[in-house]
Amino acid sequence: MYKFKKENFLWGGATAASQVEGAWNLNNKSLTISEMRPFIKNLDRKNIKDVLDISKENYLKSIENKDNLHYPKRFGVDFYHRYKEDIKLFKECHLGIYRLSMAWARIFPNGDDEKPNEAGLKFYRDVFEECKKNNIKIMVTINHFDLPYPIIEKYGGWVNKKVTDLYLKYAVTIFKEFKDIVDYWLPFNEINVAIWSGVTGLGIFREDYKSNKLYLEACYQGLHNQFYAQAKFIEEAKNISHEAKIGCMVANSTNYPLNCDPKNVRECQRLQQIHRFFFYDLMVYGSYPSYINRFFKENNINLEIKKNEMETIKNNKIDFISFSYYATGTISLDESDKTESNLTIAGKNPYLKATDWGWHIDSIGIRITINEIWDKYHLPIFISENGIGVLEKLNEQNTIEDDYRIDYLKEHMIQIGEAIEDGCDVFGYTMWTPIDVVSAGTNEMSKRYGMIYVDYDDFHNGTGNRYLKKSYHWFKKFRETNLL
Ligand code: P53
Repeated sequence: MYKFKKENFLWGGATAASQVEGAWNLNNKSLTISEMRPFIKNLDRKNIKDVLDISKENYLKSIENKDNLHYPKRFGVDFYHRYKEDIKLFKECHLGIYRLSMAWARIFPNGDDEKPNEAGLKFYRDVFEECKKNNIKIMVTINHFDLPYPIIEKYGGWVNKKVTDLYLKYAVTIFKEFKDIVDYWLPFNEINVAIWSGVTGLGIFREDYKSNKLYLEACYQGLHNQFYAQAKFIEEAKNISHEAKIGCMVANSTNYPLNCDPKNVRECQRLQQIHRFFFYDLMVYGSYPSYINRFFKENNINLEIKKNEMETIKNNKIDFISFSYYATGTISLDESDKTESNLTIAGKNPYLKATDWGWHIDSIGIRITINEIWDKYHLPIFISENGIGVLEKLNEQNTIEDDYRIDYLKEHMIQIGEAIEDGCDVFGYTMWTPIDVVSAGTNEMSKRYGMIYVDYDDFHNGTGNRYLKKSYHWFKKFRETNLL
């Protein structure tokens, strides 16, 4: 038995609007980019590049949906109608904090609407009040992979600086509206996804660029515009309420050198700088680090960065760091060491097991990561996502004996406890997820992360009813005893 010692630690769960809400076209909401990607029937779970690289033509075809494909994020798990039931279940297992995202498309459906959509504001007020009634703190992600399509159509996504203004109008509007009920704010989910997937993070299409170089340049430009938007939001929010607590969110891809060959160690260091530390460095220290300037120079990437933008970035920094942590990988210069693990640049690790999606399970890695981030930045840390996706079926007792999930969560939580004993300031953790949701990467319902099972299949056949898994009862007990 391991006793988790830190008091007042925030234990909770995280979801995102496009993965849970459904009701994609109700009450004036517009279509978002995440609702334009269909479920792919014969999906190769270990290589989902095809899923992410779906063409612009196919994205656009989804608007009329003449092919009659299934778009899972239009349905989510119907949280829009079932939120009261869900929040009640969250409360009953003692979730202390709920991290959820708001859909921009419910608040400013066209992006440039003069006034916010009252029905959208009302929905979130109702959800937040339900949380507070149940004694659950709230962390809001302002934008989680769901740029409204009208903004893409009219402005071309985040590469256009005008989108920064639209975002600020949205973000400041919701901040003013909900500053007294929301406890923590994250301006962007996984801000580094801009570089992995321009369409998901920025609403830009590869086809609109003449070369890979120009596309990469556009991704970094869009990212820069988001860095500025985040800093400007911090400035405006703090002017309204000095107390506001605003953090960053990075998809943290910790990688180890495959072996001690200095060539691989150096390559690992170089890639960790570019793909991991760069984002924190910029948001914590407020300037572009030298290694990224070298990378830009060598790749002939030229960005439009204005002096006033850099001043805003320098003067308005985050209060805390948050990141998602699922897996780790390895780096080697030898291409043949690369693995099938989707979505990462990483290679295999012979010491670790992996999930059906090729994600290495590495609980010690979270302790290593927390120590690294704390040593470098000395800002309070919040783990905003961590969990395991598994194929699951209800048994005859209408439950799931998900001991593998209990093990995964438990081992990671122990390592967080150890990192705190190492001296790192970690103040909270929201698991991904308290309830099954549509997968961000593969659009599957069947990649289940929840402690609560939702009866939908990949095509949303089913009742949508909720069932408690074994992990739900385990988590509840942990909250009552602090024992892992
Ligand atoms: P899914 C890739 C790698 C790490 C985290 O992912 C990622 C992604 C994008 O898929 O995203 C976060 O559902 C994201 C969540 C997402 C979760 O990880 O593909 O913030 O929206 O659901 C898990 O298994």
